[in-house]
Amino acid sequence: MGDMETTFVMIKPDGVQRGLVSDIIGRFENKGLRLVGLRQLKPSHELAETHYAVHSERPFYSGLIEFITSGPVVAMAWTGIGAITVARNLIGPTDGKEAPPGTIRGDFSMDIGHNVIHGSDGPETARFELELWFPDGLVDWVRDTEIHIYE
Ligand code: D4T
Repeated sequence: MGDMETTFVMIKPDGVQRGLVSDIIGRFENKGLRLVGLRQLKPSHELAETHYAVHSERPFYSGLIEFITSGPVVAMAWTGIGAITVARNLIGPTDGKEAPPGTIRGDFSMDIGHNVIHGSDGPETARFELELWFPDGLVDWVRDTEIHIYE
């Protein structure tokens, strides 16, 4: 069995505008992950720029900041064994055109820029992003069903 992890996941403005919030949350819940943080907000430029600081030199950066601040996003924290990889696998590859059916991007996205959802790509990033988006901390609880989800 792997380690219990918590990852940061965000439904981007296109996913919220397109009414995909309930479907996306349902996929994470059905998989067996535990929701430990949930916020809807319209990100400030400062928040978006800090979140995507790693891309600040990339040509798509300013468009990315404009897009992510264009409307509300849904920020989430999900816990489970291997949650970071589990979430990345549910989300699928960056470019929706290439993402396999069954993944969120494979089912809902046709594009790199408008790709519906973000998930942390590793433990360091997850820690950084969770602190950034959930400065007041997360909810400490255990799903009763976890005795049926894990061996
Ligand atoms: P995120 O970080 O949103 O989960 O996406 P990925 O982890 O799958 O992809 P990424 O870090 O390479 O890109 C971050 C973010 O930038 C947008 N993007 C990316 C873009 O608009 N144009 C591009 O050419 C690339 C590579 C999409 C996701």
